[in-house]
Amino acid sequence: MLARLRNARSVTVLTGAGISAESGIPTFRDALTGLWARYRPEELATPEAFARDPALVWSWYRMRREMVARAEPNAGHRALVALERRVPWFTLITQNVDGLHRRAGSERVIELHGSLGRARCSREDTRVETWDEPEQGPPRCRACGALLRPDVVWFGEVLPAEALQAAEAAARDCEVFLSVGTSNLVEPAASLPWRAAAAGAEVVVINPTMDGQRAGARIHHLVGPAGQVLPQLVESAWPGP
Ligand code: BJW
Repeated sequence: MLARLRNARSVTVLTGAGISAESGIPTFRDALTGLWARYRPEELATPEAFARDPALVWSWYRMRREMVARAEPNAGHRALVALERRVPWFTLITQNVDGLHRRAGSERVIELHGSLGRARCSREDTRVETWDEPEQGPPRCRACGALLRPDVVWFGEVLPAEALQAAEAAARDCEVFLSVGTSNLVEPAASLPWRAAAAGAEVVVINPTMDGQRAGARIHHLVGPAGQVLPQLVESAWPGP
């Protein structure tokens, strides 16, 4: 598998919340703590939740935005920057909305579920990069006065078509596919590794626990935290300075 990675002309990586765990950002399905302990993330990341209580949902995202602003990319993010420099055709698909891959220096990044750093008008869908934060509730669109919402993909919403098509093509066309730090519960991202395997790629699953992860021919498991496993993998495939 190391030789296959070293000689690969195309590598695709899918990351989930686990890669940012070592930056101090709780994974999506980690229990929420403190003021948020009585909510489940699955109940806050929906259009219905925003319609019911926009101030509650906005304040959850505001708390997460502030947490991400204080966080730094970790060794796992940096190992993927190193990998991108070594592979001729490299695509990084992330389900994360924290922006840490780009902050680490990754260039070819597909953000499947949007970004915490942007908002969009809940009426007209226009993207907004900056806004003034009101004391209570979401800010309003400067053009039409409707509420702004986070520019992320909630349950039941369709993913950005261009990003999804690019991700599916990168899964289909790669020689090696790394699936890092994801529970593989949420579609359509969860199917990408198995599409890659079906198309002939070697799939490497990196996670401290293999609970719920698939097994099969061409599927390899590296059990451990991404911040340790990824640097070791890159170092083993390309030893030396
Ligand atoms: C470490 C680690 C360390 C810890 N190192 N690892 C087909 C079948 C059934 C249902 C559906 C289907 N197709 C679509 C659906 C419905 C739904 C869905 O998938 N539901 C499932 C729950 C069953 N999908 C959708 O609604 C999607 N839309 C869609 O498909 O539209 C068309 C359609 C709609 C309805 C029906 C049919 C078709 C949209 C999905 C949007 C997901 N959005 C969220 C929120 C984003 C904004 C936000 O962050 O607030 O995205 S949900 C949440 O889950 C978030 C994440 O990106 C995503 C994935 O989670 P992830 O990253 O895997 O995190 P965790 O916490 O689950 O796992 C962390 C992992 O890290 C664990 O494995 C740990 O072990 C590991 N870990 N430390 C490495 N140090």
